[in-house]
Amino acid sequence: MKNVNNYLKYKEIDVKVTRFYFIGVFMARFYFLFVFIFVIFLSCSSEIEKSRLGEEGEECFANNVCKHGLNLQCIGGICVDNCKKYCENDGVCKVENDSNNMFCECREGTSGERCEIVDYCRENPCKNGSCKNENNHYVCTCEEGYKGDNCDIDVDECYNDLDDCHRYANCINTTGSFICNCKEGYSGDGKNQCIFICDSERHLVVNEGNNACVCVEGYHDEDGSCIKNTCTASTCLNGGVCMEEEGIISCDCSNTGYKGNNCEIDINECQVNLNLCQNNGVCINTDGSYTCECESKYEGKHCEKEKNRWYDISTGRNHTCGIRGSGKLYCWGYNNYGELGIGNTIIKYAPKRVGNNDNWKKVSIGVSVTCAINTENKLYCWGLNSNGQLGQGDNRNRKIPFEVGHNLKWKEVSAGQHICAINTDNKLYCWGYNGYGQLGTGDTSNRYIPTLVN
Ligand SMILES: [Ca+2]
Ligand SMILES: [Ca+2]
Repeated sequence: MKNVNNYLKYKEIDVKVTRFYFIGVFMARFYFLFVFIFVIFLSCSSEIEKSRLGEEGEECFANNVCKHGLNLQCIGGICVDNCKKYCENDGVCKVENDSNNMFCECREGTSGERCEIVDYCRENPCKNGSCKNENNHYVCTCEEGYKGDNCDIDVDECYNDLDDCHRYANCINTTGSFICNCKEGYSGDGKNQCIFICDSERHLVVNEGNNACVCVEGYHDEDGSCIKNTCTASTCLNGGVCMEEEGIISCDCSNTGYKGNNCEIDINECQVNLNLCQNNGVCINTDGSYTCECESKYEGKHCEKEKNRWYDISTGRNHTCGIRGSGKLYCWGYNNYGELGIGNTIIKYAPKRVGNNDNWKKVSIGVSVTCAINTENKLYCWGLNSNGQLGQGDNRNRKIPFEVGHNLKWKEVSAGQHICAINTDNKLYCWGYNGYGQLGTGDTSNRYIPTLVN
């Protein structure tokens, strides 16, 4: 039994071995088939790959095997998207359907075929100026009053002495500019003009850019106050007459021989009037006057009178007086009361000179009385004075000329038993005998001094 069992055991083992054998033979027999089928499979699958267009990033084996041709290019065995690198500055690359050409859709602020042009000025980086694009950046040109790369910094014109404010103005800086304000006490636009503000008593004087307030016309400054001008003794020189009107002072220099605001300039009469001296007299200017040097035959201020010729004459009852030459007075005839004026009572049968003066210009004979006016318009009388006709305030006779009415100036005189004369203001005076009212005073009382006749 034991053998049978063994036999069966061996038999069973044998079957198992046989079974593996056949499997092994089968496997060996078809091994090459499997390898062959696998190779064919691999071969077929490669052919499939080669026939498909590559997507971006996929392998490729030759040109033109990537998708979409132009924008996908096979570079180093990989399909690369040319479009991605075609546009600059984040431009979006597109491909035209028909031609497969690439084009760029540029984002705002860029332009050009490949969006390569950037407008750096697009967002107005220059705050106060104009912007200009240059290579890869922008340049600002600033408006006046600003500086900095972006023209955003104010120029302090005052601090940097760039202002054109007037010298009497204060500069105040402002954003983008500056202001000029005239200083206190000045008025104006601050640039061209800042002038003193004067009070009502004063007005402005502008002198070489230096402004000052001075008193208005007719007034002068006295310790800071404006005082009305008045005439003083020294205002008009050389006898000029001072006149004042509303504080405006002027000098009347008439008959002084001087001119100028204060009569301070001598007039050269010889130049003013070339024919001043007559009869070949030579004119010589003097300070305040002039003289004429006359030829021997002539005399008088202007050599106008020939010596020994007569220029005035008057007769009374018993005596005669006349003026000859330039102004010499001569009398002759009866002389009982001193009416010839020669200091005695001796009768003269020929002309006798009265005193040494040669400035007589008019003579008038009355009853034993003589009166004459000289070139200074002074009146003199002499001779009988019984009724006050000499105008001296008494009735004492005089044998030489005595001045009448010292404070008056005279232009005409007429002598009788009484005397009447007209002064340079054309007022009439009379004095002496008045028994018939001949003095015109409305009564018959004698007068011993010149009496105004209305
Ligand atoms: Ca400024
Ligand atoms: Ca003169």
